Amino acid sequence: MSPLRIGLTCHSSVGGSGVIASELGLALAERGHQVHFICAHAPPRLLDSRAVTLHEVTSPTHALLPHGDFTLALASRLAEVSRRHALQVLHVHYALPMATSALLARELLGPQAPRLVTTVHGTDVLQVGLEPTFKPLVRLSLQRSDAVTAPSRFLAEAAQQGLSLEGPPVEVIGNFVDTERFAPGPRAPTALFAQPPLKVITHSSNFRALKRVDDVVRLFSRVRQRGLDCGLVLIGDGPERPAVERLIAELGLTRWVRLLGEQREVAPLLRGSDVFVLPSEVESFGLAALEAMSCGVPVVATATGGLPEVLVDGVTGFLHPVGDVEAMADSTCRLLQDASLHHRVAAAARARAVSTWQRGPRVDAYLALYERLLGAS
Ligand code: GMT
Repeated sequence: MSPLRIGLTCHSSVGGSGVIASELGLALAERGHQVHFICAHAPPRLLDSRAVTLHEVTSPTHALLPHGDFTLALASRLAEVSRRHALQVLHVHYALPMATSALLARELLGPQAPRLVTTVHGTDVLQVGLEPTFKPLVRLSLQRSDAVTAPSRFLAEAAQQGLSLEGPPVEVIGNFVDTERFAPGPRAPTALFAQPPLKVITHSSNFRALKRVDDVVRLFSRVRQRGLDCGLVLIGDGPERPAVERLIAELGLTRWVRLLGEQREVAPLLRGSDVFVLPSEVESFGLAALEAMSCGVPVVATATGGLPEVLVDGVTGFLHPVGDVEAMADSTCRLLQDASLHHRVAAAARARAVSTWQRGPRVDAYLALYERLLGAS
């Protein structure tokens, strides 16, 4: 295959869609393709990379446009970079506003426009994309993409049905994990707690309401009430953090909980965990759970969205109904108390990450998609 010239765009904040776009871009560059990222600023996992070219998007302001307009600025930048570097493929991650900006960029470019691939990730089609204000725009942007992909069957169907998409079905290309970086390993000595607890429960998210971080805290409280010596590590930040902090204090758990905020290096924290908890209302995929599995950490999560496609209930972790804190606390206690169960589930979690969610085959799938679209142009 001759090297391709590929443009990628994604949100620059910490989050699964940016992680997947960044890791895909790095893997494509490693294989000799020319990769250009067009983003507000470098997403966290690209911060130290020289393998790809970053084109930042700045949004000019004006008295009548005091905050600028990212959607329009991105559209212009996508068109400019595509033209200057003769990009063959634009692969945008997240429907809103990325796919809409890309659509405008294609209008600017006319017949020279690159092929357009849109990967939807979650809230972009499950919530924001269904808002009556945005739905027609999101639908049009996906309809006009040359291909639309989703990381799970769940999200592919939700996008197809929720947005009444016509034409070729949304293709499923699953997310992936770097199983070398996210690997089991010795625990670094932890200075996280004044008195290190015997066991550590971890959760990582953007602290939005749908992550139900309060359920993590309530679960932890129940586990401690049963006399287990354990600590809770919370990674990430977001709108619910103040309420979560209040709940921790109300339940008298402050001593045993560490709120670390956003972290660039999550793998060492995962390696230091005994159980990872993800009690979300919905997850199109749940990349945070996969990263934990890859580190050999059993996951206790909700049977929602794409999570049942990622982990096997009773084998690589435990799935329970949304809001069933008691059941999630039960599974967590079993894992913390029964060493042979923990060992079995941890090994199965790692084995599934390696057998099913490796990066290589997913990069192959994206490349095959790009080649197919270029062959058809
Ligand atoms: O759409 C979101 O809510 C944010 C997004 C992100 O950037 O982290 O998360 C979604 O995409 C991730 C990567 O594909 C998935 O692992 C998350 O499950 C998904 N979030 C939701 O579906 C709520």
